[in-house]
Amino acid sequence: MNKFVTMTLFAVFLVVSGIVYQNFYRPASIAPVKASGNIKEVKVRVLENKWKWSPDIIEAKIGDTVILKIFNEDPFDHGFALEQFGINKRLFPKRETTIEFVASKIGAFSFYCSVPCGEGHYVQTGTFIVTE
Ligand SMILES: [Cu+2]
Repeated sequence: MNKFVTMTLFAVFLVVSGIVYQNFYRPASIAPVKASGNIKEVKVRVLENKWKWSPDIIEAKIGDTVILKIFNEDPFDHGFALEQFGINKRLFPKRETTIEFVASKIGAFSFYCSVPCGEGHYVQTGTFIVTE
């Protein structure tokens, strides 16, 4: 058997085993989630001098395209970090910042301020909840 035939058979084996894994063995919990087309827009504010998100609980359904419009009331920077979704964005003072992503995992996830911003920095947290 020449090299070309061996490599072709090996490539076919890889593709077939990948398809078999995806369809029969992969746990549902790690399957990719497609955007459902639903849009969940939430207006969030960082309350001036309070180191607080309002609201500090944000809910979405799995597959929602989440659009957060976050207004930072403070005269200094904050940051919005939601690690499990790969989000970390700077929030400039007295300005609205838009963050868009797909709610691709079910669960409760903490978000927090990612820019050292003062006395309340470590309590400036909230929860993002994704349900079925
Ligand atoms: Cu901070």
